[in-house]
Amino acid sequence: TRTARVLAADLPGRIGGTVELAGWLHRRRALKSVTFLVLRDRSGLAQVVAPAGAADLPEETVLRVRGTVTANPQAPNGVELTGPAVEVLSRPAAAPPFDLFRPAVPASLPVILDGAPVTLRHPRLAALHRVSAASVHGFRAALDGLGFTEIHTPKVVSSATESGANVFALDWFGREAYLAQSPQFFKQAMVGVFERVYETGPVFRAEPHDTARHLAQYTSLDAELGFVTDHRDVMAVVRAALAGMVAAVAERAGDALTTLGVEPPAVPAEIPQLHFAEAMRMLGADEPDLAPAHERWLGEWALREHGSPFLFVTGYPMRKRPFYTHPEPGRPEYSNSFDLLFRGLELVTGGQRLHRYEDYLAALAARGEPAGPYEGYLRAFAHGMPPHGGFALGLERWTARLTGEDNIRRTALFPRDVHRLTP
Ligand code: AMO
Repeated sequence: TRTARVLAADLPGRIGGTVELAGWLHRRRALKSVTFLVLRDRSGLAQVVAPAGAADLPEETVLRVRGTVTANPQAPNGVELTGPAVEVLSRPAAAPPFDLFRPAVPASLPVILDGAPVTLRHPRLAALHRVSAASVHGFRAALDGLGFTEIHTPKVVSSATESGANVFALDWFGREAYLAQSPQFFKQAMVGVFERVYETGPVFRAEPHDTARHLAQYTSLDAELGFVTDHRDVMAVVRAALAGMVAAVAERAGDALTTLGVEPPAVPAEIPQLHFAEAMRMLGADEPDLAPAHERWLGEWALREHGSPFLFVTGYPMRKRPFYTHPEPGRPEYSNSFDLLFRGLELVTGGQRLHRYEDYLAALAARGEPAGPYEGYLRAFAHGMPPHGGFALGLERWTARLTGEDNIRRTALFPRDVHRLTP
């Protein structure tokens, strides 16, 4: 008779029972009189007393094991499987590039990334991606709770949205097309249909810079909402999204946090805010944008002065923001836009948008850009759009900042950058 498979984490509740486990041989522990097989499945690890003949299977062998759940205070979780029958489902043809069972990852980033199909099995590396997955769940849950509709928009587009410089061009049935740099146009247009929308998906930036915080493909968590007064209504949604993400990480990825040895941050009820002009004054600088060193300094300032790992910088100069940005009333050289810094790194960009058709035509003309390529985009505005705004959050940066990883390549499963197109 077939026994239903149980998970390693379920064993403590099944002492005395006969169960079937399945997973990978994480490690072999040979003691003087007995060898243990430590089996790894999606829930964690389980210790199995190795029967004769199974004691020299190589790590990463895929096994099905049937045995009796027996209390043993020395075993992980206080239980082990005894008297097991072991069935080999798949025997590895090669060994991993490093031992997956040692708690620390003893390899350099290129070794980890080159071997991603197997190295990501390391519990510590897998934990990073469990945190990502829980975060996306939390983002969705928070926005669903606020009446947003999830959308999926094209990733191949006919015009650039976030300035033309870093866009990938490709041949689309003989026409020039681009990989979407963001769902910007589509999410704005969908405000006209749903009022509130969000999307989680890949976006592409032809980033020539080989930095620890830039990828050529990353996962963007986007939202857009109508009937806002100004960018501050958008910032309130950012705060709610962050709170949802932190809550979901704590609830759904608690084990991963333990593996990584990190605590999720507290999201303050009021995230501190600083106007761009004030930030520049404090920095003693006069630039149109924040440099990474400025962001780090401001991150330390927010932590010191407000006890907050998060800081909104508002009012970025219009000339550094895309053409769809809404100016600040009374100070039109500044904008109703913001960045959110998380531990001194830009995590979110957002703001209020132009919403009147004629304002778009004027904004494009002022930038010396023809309206033609944006015809499809502008159509939504020609038919009546409410004041609206939105934001985008970089998932890899979020996970990296949350877990203390300094290179976002570790928080992308298969990162894509100037040098890396495989695996
Ligand atoms: P922006 O271009 O600032 O804004 O991007 C938003 C957020 O995406 C992340 N990010 C990146 N992450 C990894 N690699 C990259 N190359 C990269 N570039 C950006 C950052 C950044 O804060 N349409 C606007 C958003 C909006 O206004 O709604 C946009 O895309 O975390």
